[in-house]
Amino acid sequence: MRFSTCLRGLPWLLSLLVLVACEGRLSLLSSRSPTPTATETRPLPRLDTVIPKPAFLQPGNDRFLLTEATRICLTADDEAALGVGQFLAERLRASTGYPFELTQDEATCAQGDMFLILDPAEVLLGSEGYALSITPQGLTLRAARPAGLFYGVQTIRQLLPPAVESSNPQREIWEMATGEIRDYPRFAWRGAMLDVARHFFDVEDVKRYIDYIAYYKMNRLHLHLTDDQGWRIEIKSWPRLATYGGSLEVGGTRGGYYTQEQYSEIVAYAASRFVTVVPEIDMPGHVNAALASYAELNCDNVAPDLYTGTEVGFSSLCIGKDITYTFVADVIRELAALTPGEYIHIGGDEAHATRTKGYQYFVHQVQAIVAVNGKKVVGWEEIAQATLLPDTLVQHWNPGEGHVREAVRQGAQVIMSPADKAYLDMKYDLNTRLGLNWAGYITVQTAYSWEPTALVEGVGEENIAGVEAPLWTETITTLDEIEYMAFPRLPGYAEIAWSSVEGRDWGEYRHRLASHAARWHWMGIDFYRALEVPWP
Ligand code: TNX
Repeated sequence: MRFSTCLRGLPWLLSLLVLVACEGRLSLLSSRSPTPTATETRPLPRLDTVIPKPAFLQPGNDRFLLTEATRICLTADDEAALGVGQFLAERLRASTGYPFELTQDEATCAQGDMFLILDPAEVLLGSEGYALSITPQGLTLRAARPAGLFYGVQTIRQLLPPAVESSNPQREIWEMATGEIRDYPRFAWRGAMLDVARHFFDVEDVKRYIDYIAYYKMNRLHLHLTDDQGWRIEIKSWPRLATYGGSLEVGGTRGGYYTQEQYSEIVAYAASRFVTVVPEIDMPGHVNAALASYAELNCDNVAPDLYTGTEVGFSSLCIGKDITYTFVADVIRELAALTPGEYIHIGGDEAHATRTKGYQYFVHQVQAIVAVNGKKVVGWEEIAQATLLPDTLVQHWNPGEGHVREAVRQGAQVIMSPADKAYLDMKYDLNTRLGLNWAGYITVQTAYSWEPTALVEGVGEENIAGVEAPLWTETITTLDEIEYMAFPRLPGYAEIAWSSVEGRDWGEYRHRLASHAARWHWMGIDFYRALEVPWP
C-alpha cells in the first residue's frame, strides 16, 4: 500500500498515528523532516495569500501532505504540458529531495499524487486559466491550455511552505492547505520591461528576471535592446553595432551584447516559462550607439563618439537618407527571424532631434518594414502622431501630455505603463539611493493602487491590451539592484494585470505581500523592506 493511500480520508492527527502502521514509513519521514507533533503543527500558507489574487477561491479546512511517494501524473500527450510537469518536478525535487516521479501512465497514478490534466473542454478557463483542487487525498490541476497548467503550478508553489523555493533539500513538512481555486487573467498583456542598453545585463541575469516575472504570472518580457549608450544585440549584416556600439555603458564601464545564439537562448528560456520576449530597437531617436558605429547613418557622414551619459533626446537617424531604411530593414529582418513572438517594438519615444514630419514618415516606413517581416508593431505612445497600421500596439508612458488618446482615436490597443505609477526605476521615496524621480516617487502603495481604465479619459477596458512595468537602468548596474527596485513593487503590477479590480484592496494586499518575503528569501531576492508593508 502506498503511504499516501494509507492516509486517505483521515484527519491530520489520526493520520499521524496511522503513519506508524504504514509499513514503517514514519522512520523514512522522520529521517528527512522534523517529526510533526500536534504542538508543532504550524499554519500553512493560506489560499488567500496568493499573488496575483485568484478570480475565485474556496479554502478548505484540511491538509494535503506531499511525500517521497508523491508522483506528478500528467494526463496529456502534449510537449508543452510535459514541460510544465517537468518544471514542477524540478522545483519540488530541488527543495524536498523527494523523487517526484513524473509519469504519463495513468494506470500507475493513485490517490496522493498530483494530477496535471490538460482538458481542452475547459473552455471557460480560457487560454491561460486553471482550476486547482486540493484535498487530503491529492491535488488536481486542470487547464485547457499548457499556459494554464503553468500558472496553476505557480499557484501551487505559493501554497507550499516558502522553503519550496530552496535550491537544496530542506527539512520541512511539505503540506498544503486544502481548497479550490478557479483562476484566469483579466488582461492578455502582463509585461515587464528591462533596459539592457543603459547598463548591460548578461544572459543569466535576464533569466533570473524571467523567473521572477513568471512566478507572478506575467507573460511578456520587453527587452529594451538599444539606446544612445549601447547596442546589445548582434546584427550580422551590421556587425559594428554590437562590437563597437555595444562596447560601453552608462558611466563608461565595459558594456556587452548578446550574440544571436545567446539571444535565442533567452527567448527559449522565456518560452519555457510562457513568457514572450518583445525586442525593442529604439528609433529614430535614442540611436547614438548606432550612429557612432556607422558614419554613413549620419546626415553629415560623421560618426559621433560613443555616449555614456544619461541625457535623452539628442540623437536621430537621418530621415532623408536611403541607407537609413536599408539599415532598418536589415535589423528588423534579422531580429524578426530570432523572434517567435508576434511583436517587435520600434521605440519611437523622445525623438526630440527629429522634426515631426520626418518622424511621421519614418514611423510609417518602419511599420511597413515590420509588417513585411510578418510581425506587428509596438511603439511608445509618440508613434500615434503617425498614421498607425490597424494592428499596431501603443505603449502609454507619459502621464503628462502624451499621445495615447490619438492612438485610441486611431483604433489602436494600448499597453498602460504610466511613468508615475508603473516605472520600476522611480525611487520609492526621498531616501532611495538608486533610481530617478522625474515622474515622482512610487511607494509600494502607489505602485499597487491604480486602475488602468481610470487613468486617461477615453481610454477604457476595450482599448487596453494590458499593463507593463518598465525598469530603466541609468542608475541600475547589478541584478541585486534590479531586485531592489522590482521588489516589492513588481507583484503589485502583476496583480493589476491579472486580477479583477473588485478584489484589489491595499489594506488587505499589504499583508499578502508581507507573507511573500519568506519566499523571496529562499529565492535569494534582495528586496526593499518598505515600511508600509507589515513584514513578518
Ligand atoms: C523616459 S519612458 C524614457 C527613457 C528613460 C526613462 C527614465 C521612455 C519611453 N523614455 O529613455 O530611460 O524615462 O525613467
